[in-house]
Amino acid sequence: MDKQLNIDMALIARQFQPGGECLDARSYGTGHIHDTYLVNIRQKGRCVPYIFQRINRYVFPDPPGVMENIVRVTRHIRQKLETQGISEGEIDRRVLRVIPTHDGGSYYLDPENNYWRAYVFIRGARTYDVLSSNEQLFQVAYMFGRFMAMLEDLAGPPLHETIPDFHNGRKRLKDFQEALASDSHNRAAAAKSEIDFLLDRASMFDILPGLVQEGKIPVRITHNDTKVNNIMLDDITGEGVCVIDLDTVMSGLSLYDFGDLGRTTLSPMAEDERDLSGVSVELSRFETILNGFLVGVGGSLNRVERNYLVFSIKLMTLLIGMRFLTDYLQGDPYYKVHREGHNLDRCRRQFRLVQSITDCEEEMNAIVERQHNG
Ligand code: ADP
Ligand code: GN1
Ligand code: MG
Repeated sequence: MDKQLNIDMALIARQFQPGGECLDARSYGTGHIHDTYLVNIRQKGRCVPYIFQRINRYVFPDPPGVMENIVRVTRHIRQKLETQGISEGEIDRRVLRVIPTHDGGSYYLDPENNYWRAYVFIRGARTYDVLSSNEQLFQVAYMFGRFMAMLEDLAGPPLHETIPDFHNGRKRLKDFQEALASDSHNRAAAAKSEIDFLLDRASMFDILPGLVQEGKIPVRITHNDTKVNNIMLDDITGEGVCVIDLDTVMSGLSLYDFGDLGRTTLSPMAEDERDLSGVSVELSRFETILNGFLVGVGGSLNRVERNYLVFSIKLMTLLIGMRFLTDYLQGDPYYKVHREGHNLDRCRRQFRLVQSITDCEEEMNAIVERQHNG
């Protein structure tokens, strides 16, 4: 038993192939959802690192469905990389490799009903919560764009909807209104201006569903969680290596992916920054992610999708801000929090960016126009 982690990681590691002595384990990364561990295992006299994750069951009601999607998606991408003649070792850096259990399954259900999975640890690369250079911004945007393009020809039945209504703004608004009405933790008073800000803009959630209904924008297979720290960048070259966090890959809109990417890249300030004075759109950042995403998708966006790229960032920033606010009102059951008021801080930071996007929307749209004509 690892005393610090209070988890018998050796027992869990033993369930996965090929097995070996568990040398050490520690919490890893800054994701908001799962419990992620870096686990070193001795295999044939060598120390081999793996990522183990305990899947968050509050967030994902159907972990086997999640894993079935991930196995299909990673197999599809792996096949594409194989046809490009990339070596097996390098392919294991460029697409997640799910480690099977001894009976060939993709997860282990422990005696306490926790679902566990293991991945090859991607070496020589890392994720960043905030990006500092235009080159990094380009790489991240390119990787998410290319990821969507690679899944265009995924054969077979639709992927499982791992979180129903994940980006359904109208449903999320209803959840928010219910949380507000019950105010079970007496927190609404502290968030009055954020609540008003959101309610003033609630009609934004009707726009994309309307376009889908009119057949103007297509439903695609998308990542749906395109924040910057879900891309690994090479430590030496800085190149995009791997798209990770594939739990929400399912039907979606290109605009969800571009929008959430914009949310986490347009300002260099942390997602939970409390000093809001520096939170504003940097147009050069916008130009770079636009360019990277369009190169990555390789021309597959239609005219209406392109027309709503700027709007999509404002929308997704409002939507994620609303989700943080809902979680705050509900007493933080969903996102991991590390301080009091953390979800409210995150919400405020998102809403400040919404305001900043509104202030420079015309300039941003002019950049899209130039990009298209140039
Ligand atoms: P969450 O859904 O909680 O965000 P992620 O799947 O994004 O969980 O993982 C959390 C972090 O763990 C990532 O941001 C990344 O830094 C690290 N990570 C995840 N998978 C791997 C991997 N296969 N190799 C190396 N690091 C990884
Ligand atoms: C969560 O899993 P992670 O930390 O990459 C969340 C996203 C939010 C994001 C906000 C499954 O992403 O939807 O945009 O936090 N993932 C899930 O930082 O809810
Ligand atoms: Mg993540």
